[in-house]
Amino acid sequence: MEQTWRWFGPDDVVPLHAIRQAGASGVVTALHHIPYGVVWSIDEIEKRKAQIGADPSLGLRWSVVESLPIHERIKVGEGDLTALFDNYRQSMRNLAACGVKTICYNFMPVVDWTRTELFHVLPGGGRALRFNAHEYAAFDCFMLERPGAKDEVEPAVLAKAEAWYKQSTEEDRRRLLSTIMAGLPGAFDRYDIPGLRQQLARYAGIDRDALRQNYARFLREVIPTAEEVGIRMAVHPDDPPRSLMGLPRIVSNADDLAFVMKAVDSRANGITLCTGSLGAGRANDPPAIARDFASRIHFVHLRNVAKDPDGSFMEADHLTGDTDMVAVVEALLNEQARRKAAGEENWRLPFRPDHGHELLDDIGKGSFPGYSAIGRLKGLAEIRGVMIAVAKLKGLPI
Ligand code: DNO
Repeated sequence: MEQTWRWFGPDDVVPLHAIRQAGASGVVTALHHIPYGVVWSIDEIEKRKAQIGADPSLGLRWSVVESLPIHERIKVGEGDLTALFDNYRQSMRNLAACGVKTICYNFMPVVDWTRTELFHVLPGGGRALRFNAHEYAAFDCFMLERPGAKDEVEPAVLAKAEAWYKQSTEEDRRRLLSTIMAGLPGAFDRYDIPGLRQQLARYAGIDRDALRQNYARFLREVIPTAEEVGIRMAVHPDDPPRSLMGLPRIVSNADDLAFVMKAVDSRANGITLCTGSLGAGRANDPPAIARDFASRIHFVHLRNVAKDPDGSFMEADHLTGDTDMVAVVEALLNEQARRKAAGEENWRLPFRPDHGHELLDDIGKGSFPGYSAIGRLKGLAEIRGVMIAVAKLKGLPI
């Protein structure tokens, strides 16, 4: 498996040499400064490649794009989308021409990953990301005041949400809003409450089926180009895998993934296996998903979560938490062996330690939430240990 590391570009407080020190060689990045819907030119792509390769002794290469974002109008199916589809395809062609051939993206409406706490203090002083069901409900029901929101919440969670809201200060509420909006590093779209209400209104007529149709249309538009230029598209699952703010989420479980895979049945239409996102769904079994969709996995995020019965969850250490990481790694190594035996050239699966706690000197550094240096280095080291051990015991190629 190719060890990779997300880097947000020159503004990332975790520099490129840290990636080498952590033991990764693949860089996962995006041109975060280019607005959604605008073509990524060859020039801009080459500029980023040159930054990554500036010190050849680090041995780094741009391995995966995360993300090439999909414009909200495509998700909503709003107006004439020809130019947006053309631009997306052109970006794919340009990336392929520059040798960057794996593209991670998501199809989550309005918000990307969502948490309610970015600095949950752990014993010893480390810090983790958390999703508290009652805080999210407080936001949805009492701050956003979304009609019907209260009916979707279990009574015990609603009572706790109301209590939270009643004792909250203006500062608490401001922090909760900005935490919920934090999931888009480098993104342009952050909303206040009125702005968010406006975004939600765009989805008024769009239920699960309509959103699935818009997604299938996107796939029909771009997958033929991916096939033509050798790009592997890899959809990232919803995080968390549940509806938020009444919006449909359609990449949350095995059934959803099966729909996506069938919408355009091509190997180029693939998956980012994110064990943390999928693992936050009570009914999801990440090792089984890894096995069942193995041939369509093009990129992997390894991370673990510990769930509470009320729907809350915390980002756990990479090897503890609810997901059997050893079983996931074994499934991935088996799939690699299959690809290698079939004579595939790029049989190695790129994976990255997804998120890490803030540990030791990470604290106060101002890294993007989840993207600390030491926390991720620890996660990568643990996963690397599992990978090497399982490969050796089972006689599989690494
Ligand atoms: C969070 C990430 C996601 C991911 C996008 C992919 O840390 O895993 O934000 O990059 O959803 O499009």
